[in-house]
Amino acid sequence: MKLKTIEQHILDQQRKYPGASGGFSGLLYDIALAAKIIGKQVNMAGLVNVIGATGDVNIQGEVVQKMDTYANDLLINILTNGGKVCAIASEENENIVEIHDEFLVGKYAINMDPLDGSSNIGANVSIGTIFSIHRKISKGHKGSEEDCLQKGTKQACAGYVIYGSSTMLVYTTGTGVHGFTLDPTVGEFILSHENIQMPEPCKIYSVNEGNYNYWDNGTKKYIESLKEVDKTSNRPYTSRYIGSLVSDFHRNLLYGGIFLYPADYKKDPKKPEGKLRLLFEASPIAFIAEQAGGYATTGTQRILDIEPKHLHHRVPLIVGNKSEVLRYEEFLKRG
Ligand code: P6P
Repeated sequence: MKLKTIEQHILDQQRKYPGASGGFSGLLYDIALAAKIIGKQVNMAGLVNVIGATGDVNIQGEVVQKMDTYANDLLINILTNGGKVCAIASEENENIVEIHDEFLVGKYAINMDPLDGSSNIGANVSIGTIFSIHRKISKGHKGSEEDCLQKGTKQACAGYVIYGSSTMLVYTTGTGVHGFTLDPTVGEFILSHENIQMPEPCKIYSVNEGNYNYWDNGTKKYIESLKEVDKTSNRPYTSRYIGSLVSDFHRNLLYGGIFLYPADYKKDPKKPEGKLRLLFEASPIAFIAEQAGGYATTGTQRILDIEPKHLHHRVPLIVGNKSEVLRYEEFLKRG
């Protein structure tokens, strides 16, 4: 593979659209810059006493880790200074982040989970940043919530950064999924995984089995079916669960697998609910999965077809090899 930086790759993609103004490319550069800075901080977290909760509680009612706040503030700072966005919605903020008058207003809205899985950082487990980019559709000069509340099929771009044994940025604009590994010696993201396709067959399943008693029967039967010896490979599936969506998904994307966070009755014995956020987790991950030949569902509906009800809309998420995800839908239907 020819050595290519993410900037070169983005420019190559931009050349396919003669009318492109370069705004979208500039936005991707801004995200790549933020990824480098957050990655450096995450890798140092254990040393600079950044770990540990600030004691604040974010919109999700989770104890905010200092790194969450750091990543959120940094991304908002870089994106608003970059002048390419009209609105920012973050898992860490109840409402959209307004673009103040001194900044240029761009043509794109961004939905982001600045540091997904941050409760794991104290144990040095890989975590990630997830982003989803929509084109501005609202009429006014400044963006509004309308620009963020678009369904997954309308995404212009989706991607994530995984801060693991290396820092990787993976993104799609609808023409395949491409992965870039950070070379920290030169500070460049280098193309390392071109046109990623989810390998078949599905060999791994990722689910928090501690929720077993809160699942409905279809889900329970499906998970049990994964433990039977598989006829073709003559062995059961392998169970792998990190508890950090970006890490679990990234491994399954490269090795083949299915990730499940099914609806459960934990909060309401009468009404099964999902935990993950549609705009900040499910929708971008679903876009990437489908571009890599996979599929993503709530169990009854394609994730990318869901009309968001509000910024913090939660959904069940089952994502991975298409045949395996469809098999789950069958189990759920049969009950
Ligand atoms: P549980 C992290 O908090 C997160 O949002 C995802 O990254 C992860 O997949 C999920 O929650 C883990 O949830 O309930 O298994 O700890």
